[in-house]
Amino acid sequence: MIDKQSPIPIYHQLEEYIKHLIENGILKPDEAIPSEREYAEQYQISRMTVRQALNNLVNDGFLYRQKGRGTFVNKQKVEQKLQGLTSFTEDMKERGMVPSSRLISFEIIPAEPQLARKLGIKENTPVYEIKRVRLADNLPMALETTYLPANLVKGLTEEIINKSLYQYIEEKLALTISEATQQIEASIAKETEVKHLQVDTGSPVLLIVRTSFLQDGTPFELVKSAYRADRYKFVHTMQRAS
Ligand code: 16G
Repeated sequence: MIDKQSPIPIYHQLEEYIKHLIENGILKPDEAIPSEREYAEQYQISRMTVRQALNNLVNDGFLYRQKGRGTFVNKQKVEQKLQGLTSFTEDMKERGMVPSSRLISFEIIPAEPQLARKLGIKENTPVYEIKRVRLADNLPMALETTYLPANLVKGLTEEIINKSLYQYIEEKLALTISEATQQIEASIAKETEVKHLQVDTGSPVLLIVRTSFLQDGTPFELVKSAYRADRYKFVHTMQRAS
């Protein structure tokens, strides 16, 4: 398993081996992994080498440390495909996870100029502002702030947004959701994100801003979200032009 003759650095071999054990479910979420000393003795390698491998796995979100207790296996990240416009509820259900929301605030506000421009409406037009934590199997995944023109996405209630917004728009309002543009940016969790996502200060988050459109081209939502970078990764398949 560890080949000392190989040109591949030993820390990297150990890292790949542990990753393999995690990805194949041999090491389970929240299971403690052997200590630095145990790995060093087992494979006759230095503790420095083991430390380097474990540090990389912690930084990449495969492992987490607890002070005084040891190093543990993290839950695997949710892979989110960047093709296909799906809702959070659909994404989590498809993975066999139970989606839920924790509502933080829900109000109607007048659209400020920038928001009005993005939603293609006049300034001060009433918009719903919805802040909710999105959870999968009761674990916080993302903090989402959604803006929707109130005279387009009519009749929202707490009950509806505690379930699925997209389902309501499509099934009850009979509007056709067609496409979205979004940008993804790396950042560090701010105070509100630390609180609602239950992460440590300074944890990495992925900030996503999405504008979604109905079939006739009307923008119907602007969503700003912060996803936990230790729980989420975005996957994109690309085709080379022929
Ligand atoms: C996703 C979308 C969000 C949409 C929500 C609807 C991203 C970045 N955001 O979270 O734009 O409003 O799904 O989910 O993917 P729902 O139908 O479960 O309420």
